[in-house]
Amino acid sequence: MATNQTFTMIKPDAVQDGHTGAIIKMIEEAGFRIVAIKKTQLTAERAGQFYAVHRDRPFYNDLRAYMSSGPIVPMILEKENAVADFRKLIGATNPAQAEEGTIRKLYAKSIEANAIHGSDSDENAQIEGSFFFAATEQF
Ligand code: IDP
Repeated sequence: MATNQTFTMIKPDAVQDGHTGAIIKMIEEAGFRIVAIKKTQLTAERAGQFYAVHRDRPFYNDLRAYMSSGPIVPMILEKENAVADFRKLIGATNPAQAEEGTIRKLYAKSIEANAIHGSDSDENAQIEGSFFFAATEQF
């Protein structure tokens, strides 16, 4: 079922560097409505669960360590065509390949510490949103 929602989290590097406000401003100015938001920190185990699809990749252990290294800001966002439009706003996984003006081009440090997550499908947006937020936290 197609939805108008996507899931994002501002990753530890961008939170640590004080880019949370600037990134949220870009998200809202691009027309996304914030349905749910909080500041939290993943354990390495929870980070591993979130990225379980990558468990066989060589960077999996580093990714778990990085994603649990500091606070993150997860959000559920709403907009028409949310998943695709948000992927466009954040840019390519590797900031060296991200387009000018994208969040990753502006704020990512490396292919791993790349500032922000964006769901890659409607189905994953629902799964990932539920990973962080109860129905009573969504407005
Ligand atoms: P995406 O976040 O753009 O959807 P994915 O391929 O799903 O990219 O990878 C998930 C996350 O894993 C990336 O955002 C990045 O933090 C990390 N990652 C992906 N590829 C590499 C890599 O080659 N080396 C180190 N970390 C990586």
